Amino acid sequence: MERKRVIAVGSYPDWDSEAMSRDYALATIARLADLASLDPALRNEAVAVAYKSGASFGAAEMDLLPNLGLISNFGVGYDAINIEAARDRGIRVTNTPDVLNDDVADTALAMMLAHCRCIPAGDRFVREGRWPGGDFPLNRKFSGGRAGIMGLGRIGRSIADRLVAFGMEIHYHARSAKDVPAGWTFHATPEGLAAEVDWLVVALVGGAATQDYISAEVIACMPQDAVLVNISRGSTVDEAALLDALEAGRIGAALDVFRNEPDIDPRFLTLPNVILQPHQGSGTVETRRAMGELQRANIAAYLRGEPLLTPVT
Ligand code: 8YV
Repeated sequence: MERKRVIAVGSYPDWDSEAMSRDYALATIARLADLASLDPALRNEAVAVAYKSGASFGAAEMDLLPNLGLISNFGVGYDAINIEAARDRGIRVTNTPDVLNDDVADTALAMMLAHCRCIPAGDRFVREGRWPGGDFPLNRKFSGGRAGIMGLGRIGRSIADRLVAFGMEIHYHARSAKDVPAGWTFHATPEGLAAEVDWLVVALVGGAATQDYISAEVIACMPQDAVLVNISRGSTVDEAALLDALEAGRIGAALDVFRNEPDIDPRFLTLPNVILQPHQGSGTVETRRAMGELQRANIAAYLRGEPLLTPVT
């Protein structure tokens, strides 16, 4: 059977590149910005894009691919893709939900525990030979605290379920109250949630609707020494307001996502009250393999004219 032209955008491990090269006539570009310089004949042939990038994929890029029918996104978050522009052009979009819930939730828990029990500082304390000079300072108890989940979707729910095992009181904010275990508390506003918890865990979808959802006002509602945890998108938080609150020592933060990744605001780098991670929530071999498989399964379904597995449009 004739292999269809697919363009892979982004950096893929060998297991993905090899599978895609076997199944499609594959062209690979590291950045979406390289699309314009691809041979126009090749761009004309392209029927699907395997997309793995945070760069904005809008109308202008879509118009460089006149026969494009599918953008198969690597990642659950598809905020980089202009869904309306895709819809206007009859281009379908898919993402990779669910397969990463465990890893992202595990990462949130790891960052919370690391922050609470000062794990990075404890590690440095031992390595730098400071232990014989005296005991490590006491830190703060994690189990039994009050956790607030901002956005109780699939990932937010996975985080909450884990926190239950730590005896946490669970609070959440979402567009409406959800069917949750008895004892979980719904808050109708983000400010209301922020005011009631020691841990404010952001698990919102990215995009225009949640831009700066964690506003300066929400941050101001957080109690002294509460911790903001973000495993969603940097865009959901007013980062300038967050940095001000962190520099004032009012709150702490554990962050896997930022504005302008990977060139994050250097003000973060000197703060003692933050845990910083390089957007690695889904970054295990197992999960990234599963995400790649789902991305390709959507492309295969599209090429066979079958229903898409995980469409977002
Ligand atoms: C991915 C993510 O690692 O799924 C998402 O939305 O942010 C991450 O899990 C990232 O998209 C990989 O490029």
